[in-house]
Amino acid sequence: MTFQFDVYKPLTEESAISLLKELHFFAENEHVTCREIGDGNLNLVFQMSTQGSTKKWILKQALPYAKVVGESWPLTLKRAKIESDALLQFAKFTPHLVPEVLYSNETLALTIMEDLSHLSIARTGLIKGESYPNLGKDIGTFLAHILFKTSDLGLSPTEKKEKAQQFSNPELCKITEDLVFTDPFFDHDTNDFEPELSEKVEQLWKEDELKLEVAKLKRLFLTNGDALIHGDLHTGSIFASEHETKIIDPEFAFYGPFGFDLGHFIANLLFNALRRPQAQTELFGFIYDTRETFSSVFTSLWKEDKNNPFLQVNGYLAYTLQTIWQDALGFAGCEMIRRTIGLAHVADLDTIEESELRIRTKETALDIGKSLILNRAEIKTVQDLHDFYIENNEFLGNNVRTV
Ligand code: SR1
Ligand code: MG
Repeated sequence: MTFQFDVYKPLTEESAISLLKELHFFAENEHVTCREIGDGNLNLVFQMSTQGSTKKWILKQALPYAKVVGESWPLTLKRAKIESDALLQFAKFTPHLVPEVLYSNETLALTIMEDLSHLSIARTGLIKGESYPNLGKDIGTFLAHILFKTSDLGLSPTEKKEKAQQFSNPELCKITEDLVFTDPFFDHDTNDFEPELSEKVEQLWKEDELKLEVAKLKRLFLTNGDALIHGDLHTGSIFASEHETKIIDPEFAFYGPFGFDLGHFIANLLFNALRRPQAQTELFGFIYDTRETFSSVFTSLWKEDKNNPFLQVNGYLAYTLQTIWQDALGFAGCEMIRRTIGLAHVADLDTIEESELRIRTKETALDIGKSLILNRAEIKTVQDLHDFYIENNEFLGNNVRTV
């Protein structure tokens, strides 16, 4: 058997098995089952196992176009290398929070990694009401490590600039620049929303005060190369169980603003809170845990550093943490708006079956998103965030416990 390693070709279930046999992940005579299970917007994902599942692997391969749209939207294969490099980088700091990468091949645009099928995608699990007591703490730990250690706080200026070059990811950044920060705020043909939302959306497109704040946030995204960020940290990019959390899919990774990932994670917890008002206290608890753990781990890393004299300056740490939080809320607002009326939606909202409830929930998501963008400077704590959430959520009323 000879697998062609020097030419990119999208794999099939059969050729994926051949490749893994050739790479000795399976023996030549072993009976291997393979299923393409990719349900995301962009890639092929093959799950392979032997009978009895003694060996199980995941092979992820980038397609040269965005699967969610079709071949008319070409997309760089380089993102596969960005993804495997980012996973390897994250594993240096928090190996327990990412899948183990066993092999990657830039030409074939693929990565072979540990199978995580004993866990659930957090979005799916949260919709079903699964309990993830460690989720907030784990995401807080992950973000504190990657943000501190890949930024100028943790690297020399030269090392940081080299890493920023390694993770230059203009094509995937452009997707975010368009789909998160631009298209939803204008009448653009990538937008996607129910006719019942038209009036509200058209009103949103006229709001200059809002668009000015979005322009500022977009500029942060374009220019603030603070640290290596995941770039797409929604709850579909996280595997979870009661005991474990694994962050996957960092193909959008690049040197971006400190608050971006935190904002996306918060927004996606808020979608779930809108979907499941009865779980609101638990979901705000996750946001609280994320922020508390992030602040405490980031602070410990900051205090350990004895080389940078500015880190001892009174007020600098507090300023940094507050800026990250405030920017995160603005990014969360953009994510809430784009996932409601832009190109790629979230199941938390789209699968609300009863149509009037779905529309009202989406309207609320838009109101909360707007409020986060406009009021981010006033929302200092998770309690403030909760208060804003309640204020914008008429049909929940105030009948909810505080965090
Ligand atoms: C064309 S890609 C659409 C979205 O899917 C990814 O998960 C990112 O969120 C991107 O914006
Ligand atoms: Mg993804």
